[in-house]
Amino acid sequence: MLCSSYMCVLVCGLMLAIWVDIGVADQFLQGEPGLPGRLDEFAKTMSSGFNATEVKLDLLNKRQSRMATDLLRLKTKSSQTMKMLYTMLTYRKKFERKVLAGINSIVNTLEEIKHCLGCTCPKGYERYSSATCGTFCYRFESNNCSSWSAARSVCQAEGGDLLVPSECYYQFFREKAQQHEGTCSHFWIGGNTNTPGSNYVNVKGDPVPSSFSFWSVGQPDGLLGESCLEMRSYLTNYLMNDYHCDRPEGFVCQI
Ligand SMILES: [Ca+2]
Repeated sequence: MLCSSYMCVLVCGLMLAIWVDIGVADQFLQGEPGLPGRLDEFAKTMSSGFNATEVKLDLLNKRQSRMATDLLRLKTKSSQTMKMLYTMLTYRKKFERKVLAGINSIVNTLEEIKHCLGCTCPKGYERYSSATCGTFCYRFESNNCSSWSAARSVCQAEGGDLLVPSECYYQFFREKAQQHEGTCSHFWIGGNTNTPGSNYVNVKGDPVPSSFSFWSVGQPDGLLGESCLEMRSYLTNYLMNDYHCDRPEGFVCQI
């Protein structure tokens, strides 16, 4: 009895469910009021969404394409800029070289002007300066061995003369002579005589007296016609001597 009641309820439930489904299907088939409209609206919305997406994608493609073009242009410009910079650097180097050459030229000119003004000595000459003995330029020639006359001509061609012997600075030149020894022996200096052994005068025409402190012992002796003045190295360590004018010796120029 209980079993048949349960079966009855189950059967009734199944029948009710089938009835409801049939109702819904029927309702759908007959058309729910407003549903087609909403479906159309939904379709339109979807279509509009797709269209909008396509437009956006198209825009993105165009932007991408424009960016690619811009990048290419930028790359070209960068390349041109690099070339321009390289050219500028090249010109700058050339310009700097020209400026340096110009500066060197100015410096050389200033050096020449300084020489002309007597601030410094000509090339090859050294400067002598003393509060009591004055200032001048000098050079020792140790390898171009010459007669007294030829040596004097060389010094005169350089704008000076042979060194004038002077009490004031003779000792200084004795010491310098030792530092300038070369191929030639002894050094001619600026003094001679027409009467060997006496009446010596310097190249300025002033007398070189026999009382001169730096005559070598026993000099001047005018031996066998010696009549030109030298700083003699042998035995006397560059004290002054009269000697044969035609002998080749070194010499000292003074400007
Ligand atoms: Ca002598």
